[in-house]
Amino acid sequence: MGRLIVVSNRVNPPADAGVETAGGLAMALAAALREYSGTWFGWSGETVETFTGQISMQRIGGVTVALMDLEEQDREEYYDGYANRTLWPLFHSRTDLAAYERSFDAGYQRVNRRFAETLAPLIGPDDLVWIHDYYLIPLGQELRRLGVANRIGFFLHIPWPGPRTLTTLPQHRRLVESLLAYDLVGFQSNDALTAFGEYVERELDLKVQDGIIAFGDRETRAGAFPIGIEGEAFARLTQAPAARAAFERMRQSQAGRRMIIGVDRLDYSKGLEERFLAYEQMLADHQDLAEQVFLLQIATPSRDAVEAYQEIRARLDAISGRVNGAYATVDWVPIRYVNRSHRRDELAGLYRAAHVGLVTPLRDGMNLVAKEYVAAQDPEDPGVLVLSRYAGAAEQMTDALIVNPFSREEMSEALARALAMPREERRKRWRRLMDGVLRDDVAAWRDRFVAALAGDLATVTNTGGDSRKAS
Ligand code: GDG
Repeated sequence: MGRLIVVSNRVNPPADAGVETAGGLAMALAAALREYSGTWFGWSGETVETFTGQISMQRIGGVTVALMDLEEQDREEYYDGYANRTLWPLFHSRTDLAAYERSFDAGYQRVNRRFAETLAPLIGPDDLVWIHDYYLIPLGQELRRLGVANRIGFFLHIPWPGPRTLTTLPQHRRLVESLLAYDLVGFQSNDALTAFGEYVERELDLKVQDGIIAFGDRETRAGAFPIGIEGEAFARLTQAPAARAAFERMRQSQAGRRMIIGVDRLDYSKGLEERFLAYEQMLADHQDLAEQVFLLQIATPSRDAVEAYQEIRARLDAISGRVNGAYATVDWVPIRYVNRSHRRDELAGLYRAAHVGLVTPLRDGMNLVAKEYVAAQDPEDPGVLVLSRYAGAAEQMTDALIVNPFSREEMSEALARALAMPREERRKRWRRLMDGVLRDDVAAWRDRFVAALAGDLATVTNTGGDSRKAS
């Protein structure tokens, strides 16, 4: 096998000393690239007056990184536009927020062509090419147009919407057909895989047989490859000095109260508004819990340029202010709402200090926070995970308290149940969750995908989203 070439919109390999800040995905892809001596290609995040297609090569943390700049118009139409204002809301079933503008579509096609033209000369005859996420769906097809005959795989990190939702996109057919230029298309969950199959059969009138779709002179395999975290390393991180300090500081400020934690990018898909309202409901339903609990919600701002994000921010400010105004006492604030980002090791300590991990997205490809929360727990006295049924993680993490994030009552009940759960039951549930997190970790995900892309058929047919069947 040749090298592995990973392509994503942004490229962020951890620097050697950056263990505590880099995300699990970046670490895993960087590790994969070191193993296969490959290259990670993407946008630098910078814009220039006129696109040149020049590549700047660097070595960061043992990984070869190839970056290109885009134009300001590319950023507006491709990144802020089609990716984040069209595909992100649409794939999270928010057609009410999706903007369908031809200029966005044209920008998306143009930038994918730019990616292809810049990348193609870097690809050697035996290299495997692994393309990531909704920014780059047509890239495989663009590479084929330039004569690239290598094995090319695509992995979608976000959900795949139902066929009726997807057909609201004016260019839906072209978008899905472009996926059939890949040798392998991977999804996070069986739910996403099934929805993709439904579209292909219903709208393209093609058959999906044993995960294989024949289209023109090509065959594309589709499978579920649920992503994981570095479970062991994350558990170890809770013992790092900054993690211990965060844990101690939190325990002291808790004053014996139990803590519910939420950690999310500030995004309307994460169900933050519904979460705050469910917590408010719980305070109303369980007056005995007043002053006994608090919710720490860390919501890291992202994509501030997009209007929908400013709106959600304003609504969350309003709800948290109202709940705190109604319930707070001189020494108790029911919602601690923090818009600042934290170091990864600090996060590990905060997860460990929390009695409940509240992960309730309305739609989520996987959700790594659920797995990080589990990995950070004290085995002797673990907290309880409350998890939305609409997170991809719910297919694997069946020992969590699974909730419907659209139902305030159901979430309020689950919270009360989690807070009252006896230690014995908490330990049993946690053990099974942790076994899954350790077994189906990010290295297992990477190896399964790369093996399948390289043509190892056994790993493709075994698509189990239910990790216990997949091992
Ligand atoms: C997409 C898909 C899929 C958050 N705040 C801070 C911080 N984080 C880290 C978390 C976690 C990551 O960000 C968030 O990952 P999620 O999986 O929860 O969500 P998305 O960002 O939407 O990711 C998702 C994922 O891709 C991978 O395929 O699971 O479904 O939407 O790791 O810990 N990290 C630090 N400081 C923060 O303040 N250091």
